[in-house]
Amino acid sequence: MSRVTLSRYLIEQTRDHNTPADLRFLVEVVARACKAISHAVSKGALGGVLGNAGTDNVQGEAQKKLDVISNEILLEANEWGGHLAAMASEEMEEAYQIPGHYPKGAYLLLFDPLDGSSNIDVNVSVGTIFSVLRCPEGTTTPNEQSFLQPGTEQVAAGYAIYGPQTMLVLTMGNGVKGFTLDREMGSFVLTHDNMQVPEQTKEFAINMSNQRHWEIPVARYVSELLAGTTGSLGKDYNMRWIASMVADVHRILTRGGIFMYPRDAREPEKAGKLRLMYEANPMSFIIEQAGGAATNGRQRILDIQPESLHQRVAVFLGSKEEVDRITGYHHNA
Ligand code: AHM
Ligand code: MG
Repeated sequence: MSRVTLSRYLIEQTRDHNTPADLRFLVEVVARACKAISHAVSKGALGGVLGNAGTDNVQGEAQKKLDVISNEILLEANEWGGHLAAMASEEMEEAYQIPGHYPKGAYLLLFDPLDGSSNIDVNVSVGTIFSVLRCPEGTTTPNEQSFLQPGTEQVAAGYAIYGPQTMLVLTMGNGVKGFTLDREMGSFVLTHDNMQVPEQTKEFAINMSNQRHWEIPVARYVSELLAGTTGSLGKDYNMRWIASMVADVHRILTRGGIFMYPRDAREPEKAGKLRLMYEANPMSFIIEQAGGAATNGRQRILDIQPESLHQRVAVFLGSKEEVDRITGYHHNA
């Protein structure tokens, strides 16, 4: 069979699922930006792109040079095409308005330009996560409120992973497709047609160094995982923690597992570390579309009504059986 590029896949989506042409264009533009980010990331020390930028973002975290570069690549690629009403980024305090001399479109784009950026300087996989919402009807100048839609309203979501291969993983609400970047041709080629999370797993991912700060249901669940065949779960588990959500989620999509970033007692006013709008919602959409589950321990992540752009949330996602178990422990606590 001939190769299916991202462009061909998107055109066929328009034909078979009535995907609007401007949404198709939007995904192509994001993919093009991800190629540029992949190129910048791969240069590393040769491109002078490693290290800190010397600035803090809205979360008070030190920005890496590549956080700033990736953010700019995404803004510049997406601002002129007429497909967006506004953008929001993990790296920017406020929503980004489309400059007045460009046309505006029907969609809102949200992104974490370089997720896992603590890994850049040690040459471990990082990625870009994005989420697409419709701009509320009649809104000409979108504000924070325009973005505060539950994850169920997403019309597309995806991530690019910059690892040994660069891949784009995408959902537009009918399954999850994986495309691998062909560097010679410069195009993303469909290589993973129907990504599915196995229902059961023997792998978990959590930052164990935070153990003493966890809530009781999480401590109980992880102690059962660690007990393996000697405990109530009756099987041995293996552990992986990459500290790049994109890479951890990609592993789960490939061979199953459960990913956890619970809320903890270090910063009790925060509901977790990860961000609902830029990380949890798009990843939950992808995981659910691949047959997995995603909750904050108490409810489905996609049903959460957001209250602010940079809101944080606890995340449990991956193989359904394990996500159901830890969610049940929260309900019974
Ligand atoms: P970032 O968006 O600033 O890179 O932070 C998010 C990252 C996730 O990719 C990863 O799962 C988590 O933070 C790792 O956190 P920790 O360093 O606590 O293990
Ligand atoms: Mg991130």
